[in-house]
Amino acid sequence: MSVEDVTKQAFAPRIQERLDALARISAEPGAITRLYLTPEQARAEALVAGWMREAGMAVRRDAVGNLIGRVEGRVPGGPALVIGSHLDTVRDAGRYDGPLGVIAGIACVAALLREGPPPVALEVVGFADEEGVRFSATLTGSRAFSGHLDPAALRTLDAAGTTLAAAMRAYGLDPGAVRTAARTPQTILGYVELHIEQGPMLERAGVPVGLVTAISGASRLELTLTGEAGHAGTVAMTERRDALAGAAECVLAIEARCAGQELQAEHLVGTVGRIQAWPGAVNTIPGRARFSLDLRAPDDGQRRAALADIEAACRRIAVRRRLAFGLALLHEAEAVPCDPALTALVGAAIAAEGFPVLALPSGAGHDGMAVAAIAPIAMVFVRCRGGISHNPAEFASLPDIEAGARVLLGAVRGFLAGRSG
Ligand code: HGY
Ligand code: MN
Ligand code: MN
Repeated sequence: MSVEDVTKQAFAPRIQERLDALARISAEPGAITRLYLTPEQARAEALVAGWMREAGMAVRRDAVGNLIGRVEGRVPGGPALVIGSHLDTVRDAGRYDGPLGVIAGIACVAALLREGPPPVALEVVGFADEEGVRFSATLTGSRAFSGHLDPAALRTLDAAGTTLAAAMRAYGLDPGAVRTAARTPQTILGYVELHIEQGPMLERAGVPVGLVTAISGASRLELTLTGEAGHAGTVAMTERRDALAGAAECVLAIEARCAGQELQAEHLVGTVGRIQAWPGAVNTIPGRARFSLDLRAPDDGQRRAALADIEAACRRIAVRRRLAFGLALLHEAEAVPCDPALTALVGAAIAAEGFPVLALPSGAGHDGMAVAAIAPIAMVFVRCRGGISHNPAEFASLPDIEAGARVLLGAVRGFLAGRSG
């Protein structure tokens, strides 16, 4: 049955309506910004919790702020199949990245409950802080959920100098109780996440949905260059120790290392998303500069080799410019393969909807990377226009949302069919 026909869209209109409602919860008027442990997270939690209850789930918030809806299976308290994604956003975000997977998961559970009680427990999880925008740690919620949140993350600072632990306390959470959020392989049967692709492959192939084979590994770092502040009008160009000029040369060296054509086939990508210079006066030579590095590849060896080359190149630039160089690793996540059996259910569900099965890796990180530590994972991708994401122009059409929701439901049904004996 074609999902182009609006009258046959069982899920998409309601999902879009809820995406729009959630998008209106933001720290910035006219933009979508919902960061970890902010009043916006609390308002989003309350709205989504209401939808989870309406679908027939019991709702709780865990020790790090993940929102968890649950319906029991035949064995009360038994292990659950988890459907999830995240409710936090980047700054000035699109409305689909994260919330689409949570809202579609709620629609999927509601549809299943209309058919009767599931053989095993089902959970929908709205993870907190997948993006890691406010604090340099990322996947905070899903790492705590899988029992792998590094306690050092509690000491990371936001731009105002507030530690993650202090922000948790201010939000009503106890940082000392983080370990109570941890689940075990005995409590989770599997994890499925629906997410927009955030890349152009599905659109180029002309298909609305895709099957994810693996999630790229990622390194997040902070690099610092220290020279000497000076008078913009009196220090000769040859005598400067200009930290910002040095940082700029490093940024171009990073781009050159990652942009080699032969590497594109390896999906190696390097991004400097934030750069700061001090003292920041127009008429002062910057004495200090700091910038971020986000480095990714489906192959961990590729990523590590690129990181070593980038560090060596930046050190050479610093020596030549008589600058001190510092590098801090803030986050590292290994590449994660999706589980073949669970992924086969996604493939069968795509085929059952009459679509070609396109398998592709994810360059973007997802909560599934953390959950994979304790459970088999699978992901369903939904086409997004131009592959645009982390941008208010992010868009997925109603027919594609419908296709994604049906594939998610089909995959979950396939999983439950194997458990109904
Ligand atoms: O950065 C990422 O890949 C994800 O959107 N957090
Ligand atoms: Mn994102
Ligand atoms: Mn996301």
